[in-house]
Amino acid sequence: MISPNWTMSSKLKIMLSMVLLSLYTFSLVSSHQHHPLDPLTRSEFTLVRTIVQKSYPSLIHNLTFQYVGLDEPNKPRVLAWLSNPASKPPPRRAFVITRLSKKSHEIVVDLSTRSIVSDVVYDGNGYPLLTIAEQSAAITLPQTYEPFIESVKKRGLNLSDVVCSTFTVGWFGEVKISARVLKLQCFYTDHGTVNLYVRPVEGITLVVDLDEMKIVEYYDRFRAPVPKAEGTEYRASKLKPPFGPHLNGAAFLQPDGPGFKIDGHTVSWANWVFHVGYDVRAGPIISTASIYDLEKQTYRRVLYRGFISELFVPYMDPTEEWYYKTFLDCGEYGFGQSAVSLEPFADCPSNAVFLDAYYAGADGLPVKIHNAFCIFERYAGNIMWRHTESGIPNEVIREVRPEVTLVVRMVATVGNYDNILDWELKPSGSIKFGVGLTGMLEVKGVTYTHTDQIKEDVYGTLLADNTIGVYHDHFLTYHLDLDVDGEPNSFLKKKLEKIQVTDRHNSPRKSYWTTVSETAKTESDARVQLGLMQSELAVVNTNKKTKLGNNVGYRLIPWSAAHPLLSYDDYPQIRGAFTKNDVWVTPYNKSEKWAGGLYVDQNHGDDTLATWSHRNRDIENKDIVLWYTIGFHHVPCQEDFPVMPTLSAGFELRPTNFFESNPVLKTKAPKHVDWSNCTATTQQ
Ligand SMILES: *[C@@H]1O[C@H](CO)[C@@H](O)[C@H](O)[C@H]1NC(C)=O
Ligand SMILES: *[C@@H]1O[C@H](CO)[C@@H](O)[C@H](O)[C@H]1NC(C)=O
Ligand SMILES: *[C@@H]1O[C@H](CO)[C@@H](O)[C@H](O)[C@H]1NC(C)=O
Ligand SMILES: *[C@@H]1O[C@H](CO)[C@@H](O)[C@H](O)[C@H]1NC(C)=O
Ligand SMILES: [Cu+2]
Repeated sequence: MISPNWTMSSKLKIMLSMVLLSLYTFSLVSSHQHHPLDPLTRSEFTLVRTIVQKSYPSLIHNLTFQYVGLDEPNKPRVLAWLSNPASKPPPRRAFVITRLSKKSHEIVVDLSTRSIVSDVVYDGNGYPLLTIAEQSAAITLPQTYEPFIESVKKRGLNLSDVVCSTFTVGWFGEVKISARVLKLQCFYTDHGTVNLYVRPVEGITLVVDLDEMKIVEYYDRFRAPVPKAEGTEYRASKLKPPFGPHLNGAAFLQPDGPGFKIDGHTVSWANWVFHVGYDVRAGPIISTASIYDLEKQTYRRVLYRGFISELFVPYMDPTEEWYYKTFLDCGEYGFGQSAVSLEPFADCPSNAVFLDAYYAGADGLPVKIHNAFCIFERYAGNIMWRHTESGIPNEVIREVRPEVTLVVRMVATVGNYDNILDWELKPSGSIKFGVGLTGMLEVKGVTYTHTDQIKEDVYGTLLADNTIGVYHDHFLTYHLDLDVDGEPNSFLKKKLEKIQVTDRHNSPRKSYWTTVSETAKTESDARVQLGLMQSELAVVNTNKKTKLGNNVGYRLIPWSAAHPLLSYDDYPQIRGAFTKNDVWVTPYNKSEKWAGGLYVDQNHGDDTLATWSHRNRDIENKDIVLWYTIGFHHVPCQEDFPVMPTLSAGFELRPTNFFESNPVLKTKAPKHVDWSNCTATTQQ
């Protein structure tokens, strides 16, 4: 296998890659040695199930698997293996959360000894990830529930056209730990319409106890018109002309095939080598990413492990039917569990390679998500670097390097919303994190058909007849365990400060700015609200310097920031407290992975990134984790209806004094591919 051997000599590397090249044709499915961070395989899930069920022989049918994932080996063990892949890998272990007799069990399973290492009942607040099976069971309950049937009839609707959807209930200050419940709200799909989310049946809320799997509360408080089906269609096969705007076909042609190799879960491309993992909760996990330094002739470590830790989506309607909609999608619904099969040539370009993913269903059996990931090289007409020099008499110099990057993509569709998650690696050493929001808005049915009729706060925008798109936020919090040239790293704030020129004799200027560096000593120094301060933020390794003496580092390049606007003592914001700052830094701790806590559903916000950071631990010259939140305040508009064009955001990690000079100076432009009929006529 390709090992991200961070100290491998280049000679050995070439030999290895020759071997790999010959393996490539079947390497996607070849049996390979496990990378210690490989996600659990199909057979490992089955084995976990057998081992866990064996310890509860009489209760097999009552035991559900809420979470099953790799129990990440200790970091020193993983690093030791990476520097010597011939050595014994750390033991393969699974971390399991089950529900059994109304209790959550945390079970660690050792796959090599086929034994249970520990089995502990969790008795704090909050509940584990919801399974698809229990949500599917819950949404069928209303169909046979008399009061619901009556409510539907009273509204003149057809029961068989009503479909319900599951909503986590949040937490609103209750001291007593409540039952494990979900709310259901329902939608209408008559006349064959499929855009159910824009057709809510307002006024009805059902509460389902998931451990009992029965309806425990029922409310029918008011009626509002169900928004019409008209104009809600989005299937190309059903839409009627006129169509447009017209787009010509386009493709990225690679006559020599893709420029990357995949062995097991390890991808090597250009100067990068990294591991692509998957978790039912986080979705994609990029680990042990290293970049080859042409000058040093060795791979250098950049990122140990990065993933989306939590997603917080609070809606801004405080009324009875809406106030509780304050979702934490990763910990409640699972980003990985919500991964959808990607469509070749549409979700990903023609040169993409697809990978499947597996997770454990509620019964513990492996469930396959076909084409859950795609990996492709992207040439989007961008420029890596260029210069035209016309300052030399009688000579024009023009040097341009087109930019080709590598993208790893997954799409998590959590109910109405589709989240496109991109990891983009650049030969220049940058890692770009992209998020695209698309899909359906969550809307509310109202009597209004024109803004002139609205005299009250409707908590959103009128998007169509009887349809309000409710205001809300999306906050995606990334866990980024950077190991820039090794584990001991520091968080550096280079503040840009204005200096008044006092010596007016020597300069006509009144002011300029300069940088004032500040290394964060403890966690409180590293809580940053962007926009309030002009600064450059970087993770640096003060033990490793360039020849010129600068600390090697990686800079965080944020895009626009969106701060939470809820008051800090509001219950949803207590649970989503990890969004209070755009940036946090914590010392590495294997168990501090989930920014909203391990148990998120109905939790009280007492196990969040904010509570961990409150310990104010030392973070200088330590193994540290950078947390960054991409935020959106979403004020819906008519263009978001009936399906929303992708809204994008992201951020970048970019080398800063990591290399001695531009690492892509000597990158040659990719071979020009001559494709007849492809050249634009105006360019001839
Ligand atoms: C286990 O499940 C069975 C059938 O699903 C049920 O009859 C039984 O009461 C359950 N036992 C417990 C202890 O929950
Ligand atoms: C209700 O739906 C069923 C099944 O699609 C259909 O046969 C029936 O005609 C519908 N009734 C009304 C009143 O729309
Ligand atoms: C690691 O994190 C857990 C959970 O926050 C905490 O209980 C534990 O004390 C931490 N360990 C260290 C060494 O800080
Ligand atoms: C390319 O264009 C020529 C005419 O300009 C046409 O005959 C040919 O079919 C085209 N080829 C493709 C692959 O479209
Ligand atoms: Cu939105």
